[in-house]
Amino acid sequence: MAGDRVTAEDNGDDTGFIREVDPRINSLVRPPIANIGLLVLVIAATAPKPAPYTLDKLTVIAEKSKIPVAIAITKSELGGADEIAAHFHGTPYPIFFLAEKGTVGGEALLEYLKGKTSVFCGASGVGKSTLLNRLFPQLQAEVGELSEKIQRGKNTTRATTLYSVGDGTYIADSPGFTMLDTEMYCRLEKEELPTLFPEMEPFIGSCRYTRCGHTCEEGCRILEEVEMGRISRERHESYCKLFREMKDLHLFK
Ligand SMILES: Nc1nc2c(ncn2[C@@H]2O[C@H](COP(=O)(O)OP(=O)(O)OP(=O)(O)O)[C@@H](O)[C@H]2O)c(=O)[nH]1
Ligand SMILES: [Mg+2]
Ligand SMILES: [Zn+2]
Repeated sequence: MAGDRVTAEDNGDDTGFIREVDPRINSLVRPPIANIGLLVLVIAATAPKPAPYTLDKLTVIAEKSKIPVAIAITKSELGGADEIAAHFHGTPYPIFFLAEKGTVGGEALLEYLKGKTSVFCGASGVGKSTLLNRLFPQLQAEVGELSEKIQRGKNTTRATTLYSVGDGTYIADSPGFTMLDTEMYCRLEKEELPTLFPEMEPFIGSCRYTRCGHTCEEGCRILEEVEMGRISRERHESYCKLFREMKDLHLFK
């Protein structure tokens, strides 16, 4: 039945994974879902204010886990959506512009979700539950207001719930996150970091130095692409920040 909830108990075990029918091909530890076919990164155009570094860390984790990414920009009627889209310029991630009312982008996203298991991730208050309710009115997920003062969400959605919405389509709503426990579940080598930025990946090996870190080196092809505006400067800054963290703190070892 469309709109059925699939809960952890249905697994018959206590692994915390909500659905693990097929051999696990990928998983995210937070939220705990296995066999994700799509990660929908939900970002509000204005409030709560997007945190680019957090978003980029999440796409890196998705890439590492081989989970395709799509971007859903909510509250786009309030302005600011283009800046967010620009942040992902050069990436292969499809971008959907959404608004609470009207049908902007909704149909296209609905079509894109068909036959996939998708998890909706994003900071508290960006409108994940609102969006899911609009796409699938039968869900009736709880929605909460932003706090007046700090314009952040109030963690309305408390648990990750996987819904079956028919035609082999599954949707997971998840609690908003403020921080990702990257170092806890993502074992990365710094050499592989550029491969986890798909817009940089084609240029690996084209730099002057074979051991180029792509942060500030002379003759770096990736830096050239940033200068030419073909790779987003902000995304590259996130790359540099992650690279430094890995180098200095060995967070990922
Ligand atoms: N203007 C406008 N407001 C929206 C839109 N989408 C959601 N909101 C509002 O944003 C607030 C938070 O929405 P939720 O759907 O509860 O957000 P959430 O991402 O599920 O939040 P958590 O469950 O706390 O993680 C509510 O007041 C919604 O009405 C939109 O497209 N436009
Ligand atoms: Mg919610
Ligand atoms: Zn380089």
